[in-house]
Amino acid sequence: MLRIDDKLRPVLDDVVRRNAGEPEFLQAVTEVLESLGRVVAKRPHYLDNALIQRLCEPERQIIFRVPWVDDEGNVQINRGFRVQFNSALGPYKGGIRFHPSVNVGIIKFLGFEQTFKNALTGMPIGGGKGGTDFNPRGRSDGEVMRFCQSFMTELFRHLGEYTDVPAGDIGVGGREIGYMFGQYKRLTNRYEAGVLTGKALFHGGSRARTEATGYGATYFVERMLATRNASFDGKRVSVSGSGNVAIYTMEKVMEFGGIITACSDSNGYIVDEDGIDLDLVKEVKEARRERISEYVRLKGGRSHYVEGGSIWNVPCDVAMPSATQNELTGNDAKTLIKNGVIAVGEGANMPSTPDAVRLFQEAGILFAPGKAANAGGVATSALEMQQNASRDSWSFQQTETRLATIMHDIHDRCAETAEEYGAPSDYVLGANIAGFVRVAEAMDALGVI
Ligand code: NDP
Ligand code: 2IT
Repeated sequence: MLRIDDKLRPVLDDVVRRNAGEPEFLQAVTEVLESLGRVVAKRPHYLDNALIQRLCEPERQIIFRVPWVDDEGNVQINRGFRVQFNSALGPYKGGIRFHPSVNVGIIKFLGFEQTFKNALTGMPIGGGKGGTDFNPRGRSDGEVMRFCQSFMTELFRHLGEYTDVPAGDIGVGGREIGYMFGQYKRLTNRYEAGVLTGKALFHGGSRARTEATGYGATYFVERMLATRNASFDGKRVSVSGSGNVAIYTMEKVMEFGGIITACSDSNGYIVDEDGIDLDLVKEVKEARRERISEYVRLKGGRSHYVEGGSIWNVPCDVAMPSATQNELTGNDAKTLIKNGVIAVGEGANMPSTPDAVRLFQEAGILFAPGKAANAGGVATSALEMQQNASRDSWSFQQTETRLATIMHDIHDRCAETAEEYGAPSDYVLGANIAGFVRVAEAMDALGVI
């Protein structure tokens, strides 16, 4: 792990002072600023005009009340957030998270990461993120719909295909995007398909968007493995979570010949010595919206469920953390290393703690940070925006081919940047610097705004 450069220390101190009580945001900013020492040494003009300070301050933060009526007729109140972080490269772009843990610091960390991730894709999208502390778990379809409608009743005035384009994240998938798009359309009287991505095909959604994040992460890791003449073929792979990113990571890993031995949800993890049956996972999680433990009840055989505990105790060759931030700790990293892991690919946003990242890198394990490895989701969202702008609809094959090319390009850009800055195979440094340089150049050319 790098230490912070003396010239950047005051910037970080200022961010720490002004964002107290937001540990995830400070964690994300610290990691990026640690990477930037080598950039400002080479190109000191990035220190001018408080450019880095501006990059650490969201352009706009919106916090709003979301009242709605539950099935019993009680009025419920939640809090909604949209952090419009940076629009130097295009309209704000990033998902919306529904989870009880959501607060402004978490949305700021996600918006900050998104800004660099979106820059890495090479596409014309700025960075933003939104969310709410609404907990969809156990809520009826009608409750979720009324919540989404109330959420959009405030948020719509801040959105637009040229302004801010949300998508899904934890707790938000096709169903929620449909309800939000419906309410946006009703409030504005405009069929503005490009205002949200992750839509159903008949509303202008893109083929392969559902699969994109997981497929993209797998393409990235496959290319990273190839730098050491390895591949997924025959490898044991653990994927944490069992939501959108996890499911389509498992699907593509299996296509590449990997064997998925374990996946999880927030209650526990399952192990199947015969390899996870993905159709059954989809049935349990996507169709029935049940807990992952149901898998073992239905499957039996050589599968078992472990309540609580860490999925990273299961020996694997490749680990793909795809649930949430800070889910893989230093202790988990030690266990994985002891058990012979060769690569880690982050499907989630910042799932490894700084300790864990340091241990992986010191052990020489290939490590793909989320802002590079999971960029396939937002990249395909940008492809959805392209299709909406041209009122076109591409085939699955065409879209997936574009996705694969984008992921290979992101991989290569990170690897080449790491090499250029004297840290070969350091994908954290490569991603942070490559993302930063693109945003910084775009900001610089706009003047001090
Ligand atoms: P989903 O809601 O579809 O799935 C989330 C999964 O992670 C569930 O299995 C959930 O378990 C588990 N999980 C969520 N929160 C926690 C927690 N606090 N502790 C343990 N497990 C948890 O979300 P996605 O798959 O869309 O998102 C997963 C990660 O990927 C997030 O970090 C997200 O920001 C990131 N991401 C998503 C993209 C997308 O396109 N959807 C794009 C890029 C990154 P349970 O059901 O028990 O809550
Ligand atoms: O974290 C992410 O990149 C996402 N949740 C997807 C964002 C998007 O706009 O598709």
